[in-house]
Amino acid sequence: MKDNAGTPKAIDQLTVAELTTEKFDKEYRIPGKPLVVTDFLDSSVDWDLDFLCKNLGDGKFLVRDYGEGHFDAPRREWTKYCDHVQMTIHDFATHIRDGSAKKRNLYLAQNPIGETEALKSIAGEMQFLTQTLGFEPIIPEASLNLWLGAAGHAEPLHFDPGDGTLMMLHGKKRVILYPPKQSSNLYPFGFYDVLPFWVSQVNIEEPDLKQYPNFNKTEQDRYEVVLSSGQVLFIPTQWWHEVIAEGEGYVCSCNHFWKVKPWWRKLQSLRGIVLFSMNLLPWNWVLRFNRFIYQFKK
Ligand SMILES: O=C(O)CCC(=O)C(=O)O
Repeated sequence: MKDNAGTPKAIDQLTVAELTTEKFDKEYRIPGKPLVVTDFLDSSVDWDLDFLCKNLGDGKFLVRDYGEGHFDAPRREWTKYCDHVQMTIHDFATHIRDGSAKKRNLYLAQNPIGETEALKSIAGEMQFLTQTLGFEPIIPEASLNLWLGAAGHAEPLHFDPGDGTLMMLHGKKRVILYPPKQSSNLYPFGFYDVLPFWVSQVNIEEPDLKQYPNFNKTEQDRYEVVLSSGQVLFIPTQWWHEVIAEGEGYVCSCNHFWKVKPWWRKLQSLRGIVLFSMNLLPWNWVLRFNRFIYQFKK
C-alpha cells in the first residue's frame, strides 16, 4: 500500500468459550460489527488438496478464469469481471499443483458444496453457527460455499447482501474491511456499469489518488486481519472487504451467507437495499437484465 498507508484498526477476537449468544447479539450482530473467533475449528481440520479430492465428489465446479495479467489493469479498464470454466476438483487441484492456476488467475470461488463428506467433517461447527449463534441461511437453499485458489490471489473490494461468515480451512487470508459509511469514498461502480455496483473501482493496495481522491478519507476506517486456519470471521452485510490469499502454495476457505438480523441493517445504503432485493430474484434474470441495460448505456 502506498500513499494511503496508516495503521489499520484491528478486528475484535474472541475464543468460542468467551462467546455467548447474548454477547454476540449485543456487541456484534445488532450493531453490525466484524468479529474473529480464533479457535472455531478443531486444530486437526485441514482442507488440503488431498482432503478436497477425496471428500468433494466428482461433480464439476464453476471456476473463475480472470486470465493472465488481468489484475495489472485498472478496474475501470476491465471489460468484464471474469470468464468461467467448469472442471472437477481433481482438475483444479492439478492447475494449483502445476502453477497454472496462479499464472492464469483461476479461482474456484463461491461454489456450493452441498451435502458432501467435506461438509459432514465440520457439522459441529455449522451447528454452532445455526443453533448457538442463531444464524439462518439468507435463502433456504443457501449452502456452504468453497473458495480455493493459489496464494497471491486478491478478490477485489466488494460487499455482500447478507451477513457472512468466512472460515479458514487451509492457509491464511488477509482481509481488509471498511464499514458501510465509507461506501462513497470507495467509489463503487455505478448501476448498470461494466462491473457490478457492489464492487469498488479502487485498487486499494495501489490506489490512484488522482482519480479517487476521497479514498484518502477511508484511512481512519480501514480494518485488517490475517485469518489463520481454524478461525472464522463474521462479516456484517455492506461491510466492504478485499480478501488476499497469503503465503506460498494455496489457500482454502468456506463462507456462508446469512439473513441479516436485525433486518434494518439491510437499509444502510441504497446499494445494499438494491442488492438485497436482487438476491431474492433468480440470478440469471438479474444478470441478463443488467447486460441488456448496459449495452444502451455504453
Ligand atoms: O475468500 C475470498 O476470496 C472472498 C470471500 C468473500 O468475499 C466472503 O466471504 O464474503
